[in-house]
Amino acid sequence: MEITPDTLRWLYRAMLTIRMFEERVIAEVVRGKTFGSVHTSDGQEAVPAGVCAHLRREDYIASTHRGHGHCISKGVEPRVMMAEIFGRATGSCKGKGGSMHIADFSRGMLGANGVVGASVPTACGAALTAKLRGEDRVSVAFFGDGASNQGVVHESMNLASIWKLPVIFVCENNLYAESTPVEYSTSVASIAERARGYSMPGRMVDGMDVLAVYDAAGWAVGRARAGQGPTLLECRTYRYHGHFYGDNPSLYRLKEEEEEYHRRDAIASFKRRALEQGMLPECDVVAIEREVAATIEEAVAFADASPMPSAEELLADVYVSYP
Ligand SMILES: Cc1ncc(C[n+]2csc(CCOP(=O)(O)OP(=O)(O)O)c2C)c(N)n1
Ligand SMILES: [Mg+2]
Repeated sequence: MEITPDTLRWLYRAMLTIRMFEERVIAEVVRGKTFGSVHTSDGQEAVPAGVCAHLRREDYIASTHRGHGHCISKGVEPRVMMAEIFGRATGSCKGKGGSMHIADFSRGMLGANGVVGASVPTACGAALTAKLRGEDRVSVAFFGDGASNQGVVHESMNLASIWKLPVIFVCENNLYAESTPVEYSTSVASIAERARGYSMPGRMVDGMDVLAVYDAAGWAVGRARAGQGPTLLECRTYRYHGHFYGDNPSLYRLKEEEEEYHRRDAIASFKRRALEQGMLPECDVVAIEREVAATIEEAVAFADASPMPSAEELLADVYVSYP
């Protein structure tokens, strides 16, 4: 698939923003600045970046408990995300959601979600809405290998298939659901194979290679926009940290496996390839690195300077009032 220098710069900026955001969130958890549990996705950056590069602002995504990368790739501002994680009134959900519930409807980001598998029916609902209204919008469901075994995921895939919904199912197979290895919990060697049960195409992709993800997602999004229905992508990837901040993954993962994925790091290998093959000049790469570092600093300063929600706000947006 053809790729422009603008898109290459966008991919690098998106992946680096996710990485630096995650690393900073961990530092802020340690400093005691955050509320609620935090699940980081560093290591997995190539998947949301490669997929969302094909999306427009009005397209939809639905996310998981590990949602920072999805939000950033869909254009949610790091400053409103950081403020949300800091529990501040300026956060995307006015400080009442925290890391696991960041949503920004103005960017088509329908929500991170603590209910494993729930992103899948949510994305299908958005796709059904677009289809019934005749709108040119597609919808992406991000979900994990563990979520792929949830009943609602299968019901949703079946409906998406019979209704030919403009939806893309993106399974981020990071090889573990909490501490359970995928081979232990899952009936197939490749989750992409499950597409056949729902008469849709499925493809397994190297989720550490952003250009491979970009290529496969371009095909899947193109099918959705052309009215050809859903597609399942299984992206093999890896989270560098524990399941949540506080989990020690060395209790259930081999050091060799962790080292292997660090060697294949999506950001470092993309940068090496882009420079070696002359896809991007070094000055562009350096400029993006500076710009992203400044964005993250500004996000933390913004969050730190923002007020806590007032007590009067406690019940706002919690209950719908009926006449
Ligand atoms: C319906 C439901 N069941 C169980 C849980 C507890 N839980 C939270 S995350 C998780 C593992 C999810 O694994 P996976 O889908 O592979 O996503 P990953 O954490 O690897 O990104 C589980 C079992 C939950 N939050 N919701
Ligand atoms: Mg997983």
